[in-house]
Amino acid sequence: MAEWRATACILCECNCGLEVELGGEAGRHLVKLRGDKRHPSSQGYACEKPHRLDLYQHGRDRVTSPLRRRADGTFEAIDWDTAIREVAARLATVRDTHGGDSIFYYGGGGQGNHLPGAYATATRRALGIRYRSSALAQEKTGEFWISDRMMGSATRADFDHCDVAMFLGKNPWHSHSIPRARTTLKQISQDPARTLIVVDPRRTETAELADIHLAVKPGTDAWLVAALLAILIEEDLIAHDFVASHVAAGEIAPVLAALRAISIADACARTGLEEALVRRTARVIGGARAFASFEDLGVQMNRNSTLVSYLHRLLIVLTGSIGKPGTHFIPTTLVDIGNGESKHTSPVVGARIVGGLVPCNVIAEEILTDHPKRYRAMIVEATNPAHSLADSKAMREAMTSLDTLVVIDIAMTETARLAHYVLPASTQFEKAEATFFNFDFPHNYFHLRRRLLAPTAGTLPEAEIHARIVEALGAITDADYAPFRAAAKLGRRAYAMKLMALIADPRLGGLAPVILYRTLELPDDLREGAVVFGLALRAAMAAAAPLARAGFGGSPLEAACTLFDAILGHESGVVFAVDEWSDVMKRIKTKDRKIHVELPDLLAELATLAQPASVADPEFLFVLTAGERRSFTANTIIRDPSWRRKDPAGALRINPDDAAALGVASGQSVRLTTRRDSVIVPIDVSTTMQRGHIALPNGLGLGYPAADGAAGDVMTGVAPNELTSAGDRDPFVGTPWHKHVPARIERID
Ligand SMILES: Nc1nc2c(c(=O)[nH]1)N[C@H]1C(S)=C(S)[C@@H](COP(=O)(O)OP(=O)(O)OC[C@H]3O[C@@H](n4cnc5c(=O)[nH]c(N)nc54)[C@H](O)[C@@H]3O)O[C@H]1N2
Ligand SMILES: Nc1nc2c(c(=O)[nH]1)N[C@H]1C(S)=C(S)[C@@H](COP(=O)(O)OP(=O)(O)OC[C@H]3O[C@@H](n4cnc5c(=O)[nH]c(N)nc54)[C@H](O)[C@@H]3O)O[C@H]1N2
Ligand code: SF4
Ligand SMILES: [Mo]
Repeated sequence: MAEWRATACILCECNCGLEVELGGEAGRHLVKLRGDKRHPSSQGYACEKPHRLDLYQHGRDRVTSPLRRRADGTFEAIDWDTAIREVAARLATVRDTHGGDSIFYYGGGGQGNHLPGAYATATRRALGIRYRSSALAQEKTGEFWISDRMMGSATRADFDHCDVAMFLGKNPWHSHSIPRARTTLKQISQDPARTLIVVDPRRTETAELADIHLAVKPGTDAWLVAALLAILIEEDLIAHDFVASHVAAGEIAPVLAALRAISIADACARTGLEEALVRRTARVIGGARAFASFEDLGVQMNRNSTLVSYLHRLLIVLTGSIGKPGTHFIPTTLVDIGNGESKHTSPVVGARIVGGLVPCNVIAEEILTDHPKRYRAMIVEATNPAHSLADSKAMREAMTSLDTLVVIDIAMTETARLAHYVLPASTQFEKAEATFFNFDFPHNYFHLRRRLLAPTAGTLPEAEIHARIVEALGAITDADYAPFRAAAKLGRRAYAMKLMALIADPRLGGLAPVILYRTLELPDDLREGAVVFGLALRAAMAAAAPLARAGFGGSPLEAACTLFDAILGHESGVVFAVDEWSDVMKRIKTKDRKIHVELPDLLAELATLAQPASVADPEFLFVLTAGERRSFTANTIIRDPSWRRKDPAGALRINPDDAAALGVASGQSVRLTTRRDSVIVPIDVSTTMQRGHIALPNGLGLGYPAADGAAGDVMTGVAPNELTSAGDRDPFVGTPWHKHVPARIERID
């Protein structure tokens, strides 16, 4: 009988629980995979993407030895001791010459791996690194910034119990982001008492299921949401009681006045939608028993993105859609995502830092300058910015101009190819890993996955890499570890006491992740989970009641110890917090515990919607969505192109009338040109596209070694960011406008 082992899918942030059967050569292949019914959130659900995860584990471009760049640009394999010594020495030199704030840290995790970032906090501390970022700062920082100002916290939505669901610029059929997405979407769609609203220029798979599909003209969501709000006010569909109890005094009147000034007819005309349809939608939302809504990249990577995030939140607040089942909630989490400081700005261009993250779109600019405060070295971990950030050409130029670039990855990615040093990590099946993007409510869970396979020879888990770097920097010594090792011998409680005292230690406090990893005694297949003990301790202090309801009561010390044991003991994940809907409004973290709706800068931006529409550049009459989620896309996590069973070439989607006008048919290639570059790409003529709108998939255009060992790489599809510009970004938080790239198409004969 084959043995099924518990793990999780690493291809999107849901991290559905999986069971895997190992086999093949040396038992190191993931031969069979199925949804894990014991997983508290996914409950056996899985989509089509994980079935060949073995292609991730056994990529032909895995790196299996530390690499050092030679003067001629080629790489040589070096041993780990040399690699760590040289990396530490070079970074220490940059720090000692130019200060820790000249070293930039980017990444820390992907869709399924989050522990690297937790351990990297120690490396950052040891090097005095001040500036950092991650992919979140090219998608979610607008939403974070607005939510933080309005409520002091981000909210999530309860699609299991809503009667009206809205997806604004999101296609969860393919992108998921909510538990068991397809099942949930079908349930809402099939229930005559529930309404599914989808706002998307394309008739997506989600839109096909919708009761109301608002096929806005690309980039006009601000006018749509403003019109919805204006109609709610005009038709008096506002939740007055909720507003009176929860909105800060005096703030609602100016907001209502600003929204009353919106011309509903004009705003609807901008979106290309019939006013009657928009009015019907507003009435459905205003009349909902429970309204749940989710905004994503279609609006967050688009014009007016921060304004849309603001208007979207106003829609939630003015309909009273927070704090009751089927609406929006603030979950208890073990990890605070996006909680960094938002008060300072980036050193060269002075860009707003939200949640501690420098906007991704300014990174290249902050390297390619002679400004004394420029970034001179970079650590890039578990992310592929040379491919995923706007303007790949500028990113490549910036990264190759650094004094030192260290890349920690499992594969020879577009970014790793630019590095001075590549430090090869073990895969997510070769170490313990954890899910961090779990926001379930009222029962939230935590999933610490066990290692399934011994690390591939020559690779190390990030926990070990960071511990070695911190030690090589001389920031920590064996003498520092000794009291913790002694406490560990006395048991978990004694250890926890020692750890609590560490928090206040100015020198060692910031190095806690490495101390935990080196001194907490754990079984081999859970070793990298050490840092989770620190998270459990913090949660036990911050969220005693939800933890107690989940069975982890007693003193914070007791709760942390029993919770950590439960996390270690439940290989498919464990419910760690049980919330109550009545707690939600108490989690509004603004100073006065009220919701702040009057944001003057955003109201000023709102007023600009009345200005005449700008005229499109006649050179570029198409709007390109550069990077769309499809059936077989998963950022750049699986690099082997044979993984994609559908749409293998990554076709450009185009409306039939546009294709006819150009005289091209599906399968034929066209030249696609933006202000930044020109590429050749096959097209897929699709009735789901509206005229003037074209779409390229996300995550293609990766170099991959040929199967027959032939020299050079095979490249499949277009890398979207060869076509994008870093300057096309949101004025408030710098997020890119990847869904709105002006483009031109020409027939090639
Ligand atoms: N299969 C798959 N799933 C994934 C990922 C993946 O790579 N592949 N990546 C994961 C990640 S990192 C993320 S952040 C999420 C993102 O998840 P989504 O945001 O759902 O992903 P996208 O497909 O990029 O964009 C969503 C939709 O925006 C629409 N859109 C384009 N222009 C506009 C517009 O002007 N207005 C509106 N309202 N909509 C517009 C597109 O037509 C598209 O359907 O997906 C996650 N899940
Ligand atoms: N034009 C355009 N650009 C986009 C988007 C778009 O829609 N359009 N979407 C954007 C979005 S929302 C996101 S989130 C980003 C995602 O882009 P990135 O942040 O670059 O993330 P991934 O492509 O997932 O890269 C993950 C990297 O981690 C490596 N990896 C996998 N497992 C491990 C491990 O265990 N340890 C280590 N150290 N490395 C590992 C993989 O090999 C890969 O190089 O892309 C963004 N870029
Ligand atoms: S929904 Fe996401 S995590 Fe779940 S199986 Fe599909 S890709 Fe994997
Ligand atoms: Mo993302």
